Amino acid sequence: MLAGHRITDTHTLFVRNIQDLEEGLTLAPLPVEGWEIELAGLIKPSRLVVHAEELLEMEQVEYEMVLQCSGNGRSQYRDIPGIPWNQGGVGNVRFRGVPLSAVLEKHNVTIDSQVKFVTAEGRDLPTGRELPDMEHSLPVGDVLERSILALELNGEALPGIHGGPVRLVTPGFFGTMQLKWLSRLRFETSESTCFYHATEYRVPLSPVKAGERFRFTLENSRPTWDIRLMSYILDPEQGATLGTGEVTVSGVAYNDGKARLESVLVSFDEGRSWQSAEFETPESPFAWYQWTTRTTLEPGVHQIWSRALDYLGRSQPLDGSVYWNPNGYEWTGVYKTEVTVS
Ligand SMILES: Nc1nc2c(c(=O)[nH]1)N[C@H]1C(S)=C(S)[C@@H](COP(=O)(O)O)O[C@H]1N2
Ligand SMILES: [Mo]
Repeated sequence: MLAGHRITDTHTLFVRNIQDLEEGLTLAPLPVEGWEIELAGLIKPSRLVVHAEELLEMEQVEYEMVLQCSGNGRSQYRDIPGIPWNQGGVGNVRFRGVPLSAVLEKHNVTIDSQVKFVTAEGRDLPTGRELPDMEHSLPVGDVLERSILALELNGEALPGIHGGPVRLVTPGFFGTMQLKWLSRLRFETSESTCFYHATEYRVPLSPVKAGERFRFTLENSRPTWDIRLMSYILDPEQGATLGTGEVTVSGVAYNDGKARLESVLVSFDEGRSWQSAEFETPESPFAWYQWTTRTTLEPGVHQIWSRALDYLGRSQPLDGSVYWNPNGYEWTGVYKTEVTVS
C-alpha cells in the first residue's frame, strides 16, 4: 500500500530486475567486505579499484527520492477498456551513500574534458545466453553533481534485492538508471551501444504515431533519464465502492526535481472543472508530494482525475497517449480512476 505513507516501506517497494544476481535475490544485505568497483575510461589514473569498505568511512549524504520504473503506467498507452490503471512500479524512498564526486576527489582522479557520459555496469548477468549484459550511460554532469554510491535504503543496509551492497543512485532519474550491484563505471565520450541503453529504455526525439514502427538510434532518440511529471490518486483505490457523504481523495505527485510543483488539480467531472488539492512541499526536490482534497459525490459511478503542474510550466496532458512511444515509457498523462458511490 502506497497510500498514507510518505516513505514507501522497503518490504512494500517494488522490485524490478532485467537480469539477476543470484546471491542478490534477498531482502537481507550483501556483505560490503570484498566488494570492488572499478573506475575506468578517460580518467587519470586510467584504472582505479574502489573498495566498498572504504565508503563506510566516508561522509554520507541522503536523498529522499522517487524510485520509478520508466515503464510504469505503460498499460494506459492503448485505450483498451477494462485494463486497470496501474501504479505498481513507483515508491518514495531514502537512499544514503557517498557522493561519487567525493570518491573521485579522495583518489585524486581527474576526468578528461572529452568525457560526456559515465556508463555503469552491475555484477548481475543476463538471464539468457543470447542477451547482452545490461548497462546504462548517464550524463557526466548529472553524475558529478548528485550521483551517490548508495549503501543504505530507508535507514538500513541496502538489501541485496535492491542492489546491495553498492548501487549507483542518481535522484531525479528513472529507476532503470539506478544501477544495482555496481561493479564498474566507465568514463567515456559516447553513450553505451548496449541493447538495453541504445534500443530499450529510450524514447524517440520526435512524435511517433501510435503503432508506428521505429528504429532506434543514438541520434533519433534519448534515454529515459529524467523522471516525467506525474500524479497518482492512491485513495480511494481504483474501482472502490464508497458510501455517500464527504469523500477525501489523496495521492502523490512528483517530477524530476528541477522545479517545485505549483499545483495538483483534481476533477470529479471528467475535466470540466478542477479544484486545487492541498499539499506541503517536501524538503527534498526529488521526493513525492502528498496531496489531499475533499468533495461530496452523488450516488453513481464517478471518474476522478488528477493533474500536476510545476514551476517550469510543465503539466500532465489530458491524453497521455500524445507521447506514445514503441516501448511505452514515461507515461505522464492525467491520472484517471473510477469509483462507485452507493
Ligand atoms: N544491475 C541492475 N540494475 C538495475 C536493474 C537490473 O536488472 N540490473 N533493473 C533496473 C530497473 S528496470 C528498475 S525499474 C530499477 C528497480 O529498482 P528496485 O528493484 O530496487 O525497485 O532497478 C534498475 N537497476
Ligand atoms: Mo524499470
